[in-house]
Amino acid sequence: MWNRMKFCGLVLVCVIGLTDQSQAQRKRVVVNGTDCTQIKTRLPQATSGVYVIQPAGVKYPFKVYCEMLVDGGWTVFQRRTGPEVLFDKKWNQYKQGFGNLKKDHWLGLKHIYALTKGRKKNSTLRVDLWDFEGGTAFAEYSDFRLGNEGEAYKLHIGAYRGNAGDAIRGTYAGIDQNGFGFSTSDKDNDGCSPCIFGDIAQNDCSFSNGGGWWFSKCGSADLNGDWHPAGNNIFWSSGIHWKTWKGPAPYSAKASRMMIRSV
Ligand SMILES: [Ca+2]
Repeated sequence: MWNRMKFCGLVLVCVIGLTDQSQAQRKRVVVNGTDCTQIKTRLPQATSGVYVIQPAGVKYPFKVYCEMLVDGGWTVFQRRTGPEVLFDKKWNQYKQGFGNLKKDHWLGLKHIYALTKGRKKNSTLRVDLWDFEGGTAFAEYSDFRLGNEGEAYKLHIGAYRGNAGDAIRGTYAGIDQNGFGFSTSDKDNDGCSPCIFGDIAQNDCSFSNGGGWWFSKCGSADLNGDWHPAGNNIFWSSGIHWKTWKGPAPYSAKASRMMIRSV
């Protein structure tokens, strides 16, 4: 930059020069598609990895990890495999995203919203779970979308299918997370003010269960709690929980993945 400045007679010219340069750099970003599903449809031999996408109506492209499977391209928005990335984060970090796309990460609520918004848009949510005993299970939901930030990125899901159970709707009546806004330790949309569980009064599901989630009194699913190692993964209130799959004692999974395929 200082070399450039030496050749600039006027500061104004330098500023214009730098602006032109940054615009040119921005233009060089190659957008691979609107989402991973479109990329896989256009290029069936595309392999899993990081791609740049730009959903309709989104001003700037962003990077995602695409899981290219035989049933289509899936845009990953959550992955847990170990303790390195802490998911105990505030609202703004859950909004923007965090972690490493190739490893553990949360893509960000604003990106998930962008991927699912629009009347013509229809997305399937897939949840994959791995236990410490070599087992795996999945849950899929049709018509997945989020509300906007003003609606606290309210969760909307349609029909369930899978073998992990419908933990979003819950292990008992009255704790359905469908229709609830997202909660973090600094943003409370959990429906508890307080909730009474036996002799415990619960005000803040994000605090007790850990991480950000669509808590609903507090509900049976939370894949953003603390990660626990093998042999020490049962009985934690904060964990990677899908309580229709393992129980009744809270079982924290070895790994999880959440992703979207557009229809
Ligand atoms: Ca509350």
